[in-house]
Amino acid sequence: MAFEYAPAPQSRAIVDIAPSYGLFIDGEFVEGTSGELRKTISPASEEVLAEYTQAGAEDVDRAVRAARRAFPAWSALPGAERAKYLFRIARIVQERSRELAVLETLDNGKPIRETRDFDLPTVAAHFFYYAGWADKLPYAGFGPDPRPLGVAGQIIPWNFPLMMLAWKIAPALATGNTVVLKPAETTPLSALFFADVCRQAGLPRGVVNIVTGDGATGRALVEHPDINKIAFTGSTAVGKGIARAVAGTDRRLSLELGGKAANVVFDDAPIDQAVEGIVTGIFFNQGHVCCAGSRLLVQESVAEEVLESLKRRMATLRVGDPLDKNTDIGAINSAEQLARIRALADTGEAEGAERWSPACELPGSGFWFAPTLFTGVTQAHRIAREEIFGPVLSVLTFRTPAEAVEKANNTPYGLSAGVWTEKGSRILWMADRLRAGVVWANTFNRFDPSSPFGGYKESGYGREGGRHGLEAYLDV
Ligand code: TXE
Repeated sequence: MAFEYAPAPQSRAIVDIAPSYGLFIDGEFVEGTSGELRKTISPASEEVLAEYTQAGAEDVDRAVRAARRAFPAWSALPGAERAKYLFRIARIVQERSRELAVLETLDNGKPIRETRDFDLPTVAAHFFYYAGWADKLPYAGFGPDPRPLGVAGQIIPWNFPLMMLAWKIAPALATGNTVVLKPAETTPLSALFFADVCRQAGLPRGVVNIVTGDGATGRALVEHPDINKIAFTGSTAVGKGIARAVAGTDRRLSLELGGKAANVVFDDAPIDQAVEGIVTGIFFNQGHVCCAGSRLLVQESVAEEVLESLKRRMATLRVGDPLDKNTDIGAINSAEQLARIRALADTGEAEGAERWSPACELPGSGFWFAPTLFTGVTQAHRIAREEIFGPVLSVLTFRTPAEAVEKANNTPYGLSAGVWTEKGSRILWMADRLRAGVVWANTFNRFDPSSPFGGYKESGYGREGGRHGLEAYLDV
């Protein structure tokens, strides 16, 4: 297949990208039935990185059948034996983390500093963590004999491709399930690379299968009659559709959907630290984060000081080449996402909020959006209510803790929230009242495999991570 590389910068040469990829089914890469291929591009340059296969319903069926065949032997393995495979995968991910980090940055557009220092270590940590559970399931409080569900269909988004894969595959395998996973259409490469990691780890055939494609591939997986569980992370609209499709069947479902988190800054908070937390909260991963702190709620008495300091800090953010280790904000993942962000940001101005961005030169090709701040935002504005999923922060103010709670909870979502204050009692008071699956205190966007993560309200149900993450894959 004809394929040309653009001249490769040093770091890019670290990873070997094939011109085209098949589907990973039953331990090998195979061609798709229809022969249809899609292209995945680098959002930072718009160059084509590789072609990959659009899996149709027949391919999904092949993958599910392979996972079903693998299930009896995999689930019958002693937990300690399954753990060995998970430990091996974790170690191989660590050994190949430079390749994986570059690949993820190329396909997704996120800064290499984040893939190297956050995504990859978190991926390995997840496999290590769940490897540790595999032989302890009878002692985990689920009764003496918790059973795996069978074949899990897992559908993941493009914002943390490999990390979402780890959050889904590690607990599924630890509990004895087999997997058919579909990565997002704009970021298939790291999942395909992970297939090779599974081969290298000697994972038995069919235990992990990767089918690539768009929403139609996801739908085929959801509708397959021989799937026992669906785990989905993505938009609330698609999540609701999946819930409808699964209703009336006997399969289990967990959903991790959108968010509109409030980052609440009280007047006694250390301002410098809070400003760092606000920046991390919204600009980490270009704001493509379901738990992003996209609404800043700042106490009126310190609003001016916080905003001045925030603007100064925003002016130091470097937007540009994601492979440059000094880059803070990389490329927006796709032209579609860029259009969504632009459209929503435009409503902010149209509805009367004041827009501000630091002076920054954006690269000529690729998809970019400058870090953006909206002040004078009210709860009626769309930018205060809808998930933007980009580097756009809406600022609202409050006077009392009760008002902060009311505003923070005034959203259909409930994934996360942040509280900045020196008062321990206030942290507990707020955490009690915030309707969010995660409440960070004096920090933001911190993740640990031992902590359950998941939403309230329209942010979904089920938990990933921690002991609770095992429940999603067990009959207890
Ligand atoms: O999501 P989709 P999109 C939010 C965010 C973003 C918006 C749209 O606000 O702007 O969603 O993003 C697969 N049946 N989040 O369009 O479509 C799809 O192929 C089964 C929040 O990319 O939900 C991909 O693998 N699967 C979020 C995955 O679903 C279907 C992360 C997510 O894509 C399907 C991403 C169908 N009918 C976006 N249609 C978060 N919670 O972190 C699509 N898919």
